[in-house]
Amino acid sequence: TYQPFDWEEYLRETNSIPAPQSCFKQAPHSPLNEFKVGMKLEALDPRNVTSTCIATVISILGPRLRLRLDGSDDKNDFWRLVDSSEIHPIGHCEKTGGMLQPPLGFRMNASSWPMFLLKTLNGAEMAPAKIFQKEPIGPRTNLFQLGQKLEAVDKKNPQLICCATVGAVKNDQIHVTFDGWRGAFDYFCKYDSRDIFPVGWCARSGHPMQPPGQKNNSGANRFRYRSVFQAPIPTPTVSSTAPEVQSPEADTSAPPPPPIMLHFRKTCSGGPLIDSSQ
Ligand code: MLZ
Repeated sequence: TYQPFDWEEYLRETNSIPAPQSCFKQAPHSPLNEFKVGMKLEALDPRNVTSTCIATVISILGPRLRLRLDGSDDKNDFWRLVDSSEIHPIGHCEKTGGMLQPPLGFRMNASSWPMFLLKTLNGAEMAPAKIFQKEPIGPRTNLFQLGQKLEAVDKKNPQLICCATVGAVKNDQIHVTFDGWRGAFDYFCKYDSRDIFPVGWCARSGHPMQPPGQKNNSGANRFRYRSVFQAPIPTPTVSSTAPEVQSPEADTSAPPPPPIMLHFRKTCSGGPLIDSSQ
């Protein structure tokens, strides 16, 4: 059974306070999501924001849409809120004098784009204009304060919204630090980013929330990895120089042990004996 994260208890435990709603560019009541999987719409290409492309709704989480650009691959999906200013009903681009573009990495020859566009829109279910919501007006200045708690999109795993803390405030930016993850997912963003939410937003929006990384778990992992390095380094035995007296454990008749494969996280240092350049 799904147990929502207990923010109240966590705030008490960590003796911290949430960033107030007034800090965020998010609607006070999270918007209704009336989109359906398979609906088509217009979206800015996240990799080339001067292009408007056709996108399809791949899945839905609370007020968010997982989108895929038509003609692109399935490795570049992205998420948008239903009140994002970067999505529009089909027809919006033409109405405003623009032209629909193929996505960056269009998987066909550019010359086949007009025909592709025609075919992809033919008989498609287009998201009706009334289910698009107006983007909320954000605060005029950065109101965040150091140490405040929030919920934030993990940009490396953008389907996830996670427990986070304001780690720094610098001009119009904040440093979003993810609780319990040792900095591996942290980033700077503008105070009016659409990727940050007030405490309780996920619970109110029917969106799952990732609790803090488990200090216990990462501690245990760290210990497991370290114990490998702490093991004594075996001295290679060469017959002609082998010592007369061997330690009780040594058995020269035993076959050599099989090679050991070590798996590292990219963000971890293997210590002085490991070449981590590969
Ligand atoms: N599968 C990943 C998820 C990490 C998500 C962290 N979010 C701040 C991992 O366990 O590394």
